[in-house]
Amino acid sequence: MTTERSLVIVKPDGFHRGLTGEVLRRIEAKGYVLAALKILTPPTALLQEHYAEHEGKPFFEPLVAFMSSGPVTAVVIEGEDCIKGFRSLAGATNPTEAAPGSIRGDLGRDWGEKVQKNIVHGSDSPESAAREIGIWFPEL
Ligand code: RTP
Ligand code: MG
Repeated sequence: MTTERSLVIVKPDGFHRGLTGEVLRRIEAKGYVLAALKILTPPTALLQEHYAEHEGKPFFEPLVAFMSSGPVTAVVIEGEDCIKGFRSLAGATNPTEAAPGSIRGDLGRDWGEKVQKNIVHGSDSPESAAREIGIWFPEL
């Protein structure tokens, strides 16, 4: 077991629907610690860097546009194996397929839009977490 940090984002759909508190509640109830938190409307350049791995995919442009459409809450969480653990709390990328009990399974759905609006982002590996925390929290 390793104490890890992960970058979680409550995306514009989650923020707009007033689900920020519910997401933070689930993170804390699981036993992870909130190490840093900020609310911002992310600039396009920050999102292009954050989503660099998806550049060239059909959903890249709509994704960056959606993510910069309003405020998000960026959070650094901390705990044993919290990278995998939060991905499990979040559920499958497609909210229609996400298991009930997960954030996306309980609170998300398909809205018939180009981008999957799925409430949260969570880093997918220790390397991604370090990279993403550096982008969103350069002061840490
Ligand atoms: P995330 O990065 O946000 O934690 O989500 P993820 O790993 O489960 O999904 P990923 O494959 O990294 O995709 C990043 C985000 O892009 C949007 N997406 N839309 N229209 C589509 O088919 C599609 N595919 C991906 C989602 O918002 C996804 O979370
Ligand atoms: Mg991802």
